[in-house]
Amino acid sequence: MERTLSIVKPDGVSKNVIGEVIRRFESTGLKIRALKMLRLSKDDAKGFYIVHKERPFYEDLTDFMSSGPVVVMVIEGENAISKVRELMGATNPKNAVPGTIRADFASDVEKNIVHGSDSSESASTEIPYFFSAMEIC
Ligand code: FUP
Repeated sequence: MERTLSIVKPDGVSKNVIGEVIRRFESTGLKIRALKMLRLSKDDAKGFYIVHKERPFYEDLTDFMSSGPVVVMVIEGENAISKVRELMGATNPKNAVPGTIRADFASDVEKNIVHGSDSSESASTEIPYFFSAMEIC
């Protein structure tokens, strides 16, 4: 069993695809173990994406991530990290396989609907960024 953190980003919330993203995760047998909606401050977004702090897109990305509410969730299952990444599709929707969440709904590389931890190391810092142990069922 593996756990991963996923986020429906502000564009996903405003495009009304929260349910669709969760449906796709659940349809593969993955379990939602924690879920909440919140609005990140600019500093919250900067902290979450701290690994990208030297990248040219850091300012824009953290402005975008703090521009509206997000839905954060902990997903659990066998190979949850790679399963979620597969359902998400490539970072740039132009390169995403048809039928993936990003191919179907994302408008560009920044506004790409959904986040999923990229490794177990990332998951182990991203999950406690949003959830206490008591909030994970
Ligand atoms: P991913 O793991 O697919 O979310 O992709 P990355 O960790 O490489 O990037 C994290 C986020 O940075 C992406 F979701 C969107 C943003 N980003 C850009 O805005 N521009 C880029 O060129 C690359 C990433």
